[in-house]
Amino acid sequence: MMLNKLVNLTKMNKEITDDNKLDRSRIPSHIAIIMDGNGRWAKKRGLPRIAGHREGMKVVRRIVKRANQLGVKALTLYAFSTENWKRPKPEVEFIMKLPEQFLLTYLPELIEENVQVRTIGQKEGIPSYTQKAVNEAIEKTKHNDGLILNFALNYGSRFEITEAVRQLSKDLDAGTISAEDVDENLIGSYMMTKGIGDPDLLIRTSGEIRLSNFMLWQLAYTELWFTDVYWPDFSEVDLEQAILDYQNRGRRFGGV
Ligand code: V0D
Repeated sequence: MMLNKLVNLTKMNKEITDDNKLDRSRIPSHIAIIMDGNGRWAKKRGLPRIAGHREGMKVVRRIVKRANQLGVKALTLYAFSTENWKRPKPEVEFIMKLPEQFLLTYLPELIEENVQVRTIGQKEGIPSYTQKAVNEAIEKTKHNDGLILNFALNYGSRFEITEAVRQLSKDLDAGTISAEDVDENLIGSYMMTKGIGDPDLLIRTSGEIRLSNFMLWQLAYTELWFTDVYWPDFSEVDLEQAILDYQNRGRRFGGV
């Protein structure tokens, strides 16, 4: 009887220990993150909103590094939505200088770490100096075959889908494809994420429980994970917790 209890306790303990340890063989291949709460983080500290964006940029660097170490294959970061243009002009101007700043400081490190930079979104809408910095990073990392670091810049999912349908319609008109060819795979190939698998895990910081027009097509089967933590406070430990929860969900409810 006593032994039985002890065995059970040991089993429970083992389960607790296992539940708290990342399974390195089941790391989500593609993680997408909505990096929300920079303004609120700053407000809480009596700082201007831009201070939150600057701090958020530093967190990007740390999370990219950790994701890469953990063996994540693709990381998509929602940096600026088509909605964000409604913010005060000085704030938008500051944000648009971040890619240049980020790359000036961290591009050598990204190259060192074999990271490949990509973007989704409408590049046309953003200032030329922002485009220039981003294009340079894409060019200089295009032969890297490590982590794909995919920035969603001036991105909106309905716009992405609309553009895909428009292009698909043109190809139908031109006769390069026929209606019978249209399936989920083909539609996926018209999306800006072409060549990157769908996200396995979506993280949204700062307490909002919405998708906000982010990757609506690609998130069809994605595990969603929300935290109240503001993006500038998001740490490597939070990332690992999200991955751990993702792994435990799979283990408890997984069909196959
Ligand atoms: C502000 C928190 C890095 C979210 C992170 C233009 C809001 C800091 C980049 C970046 C932004 C983008 C492309 C690239 C290299 C870096 C960035 C924006 C905003 C929108 F190639 N941080 N970051 N881009 N923020």
